[in-house]
Amino acid sequence: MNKTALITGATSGIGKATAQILARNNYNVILCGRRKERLEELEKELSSLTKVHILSFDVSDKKAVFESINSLPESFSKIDVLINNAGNAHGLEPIQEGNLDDWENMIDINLKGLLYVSKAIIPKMISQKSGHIINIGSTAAKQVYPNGNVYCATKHAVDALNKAMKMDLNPYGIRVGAIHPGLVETEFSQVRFKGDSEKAANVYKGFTPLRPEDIADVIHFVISRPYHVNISDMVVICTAQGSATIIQREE
Ligand code: NDP
Ligand code: 8X3
Repeated sequence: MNKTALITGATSGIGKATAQILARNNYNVILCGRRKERLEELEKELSSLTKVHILSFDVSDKKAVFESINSLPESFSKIDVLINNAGNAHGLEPIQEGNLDDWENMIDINLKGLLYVSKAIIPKMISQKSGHIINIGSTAAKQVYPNGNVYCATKHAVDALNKAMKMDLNPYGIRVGAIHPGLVETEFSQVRFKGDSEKAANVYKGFTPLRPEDIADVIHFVISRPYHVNISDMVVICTAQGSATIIQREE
């Protein structure tokens, strides 16, 4: 029987590429995100490959998270894999110039959103006595960089929660692991720089960044290991990246 994966942030970037690779590899997919039209488009694309269900909700809206997940039809109610991917950076300023709305958005989405979705799904995995949670962290979960302050703090918290979930869910046979990407060219920098395309493009100039498909491949590898294997923490960077701030760029 096909396994079912619920992917948050499936409308773009890493989440969308993950949905595509999982659909090609016989996973039923539950696609989540706020932009319903994009979910519908992806549903149309993947429906010839596998069973697809879409859930449009904001991960930072507690009520919407629980209502959406509780609304899943019987055929999608057993979730084998949860991919906690939804998230973004908002702004890149020194702490003294940070924007409070940006800070709150990042804490509400990257941290509280991940907790709400997990809380809605974990009881199902406990009663199944199986499941796999993949938390998408970042190199920003491992290293703080100038002006990254609150984004890095939310991702450090994801790293901590990943370790905590692994311990707390261990008695129930649930696998938990984090994948921490370095620079991946997605809509991430568009969101961080609030639609400033030039600034966003400059982030990836002069080197070959990761593609969302590179991380999707790794996610597929991690979840397709035999059940006794849990890859609990993994950092994946492009070859040009030596750290969050060291990048070999060609002029
Ligand atoms: P994208 O901007 O391309 O995708 C972000 C996804 O998150 C979208 O599908 C978006 O959907 C969803 N999302 C954002 N806010 C919300 C919300 N409030 N409720 C529900 N869904 C939301 O970025 P990436 O694919 O790059 O980012 C995916 C994850 O990878 C994030 O957690 C990011 O921090 C992490 N990451 C990214 C790196 C990179 O360099 N790109 C590197 C390391 C980690 P919608 O807007 O439709 O709701
Ligand atoms: C995304 C990568 O370096 O912009 O998490 O923080 S970085």
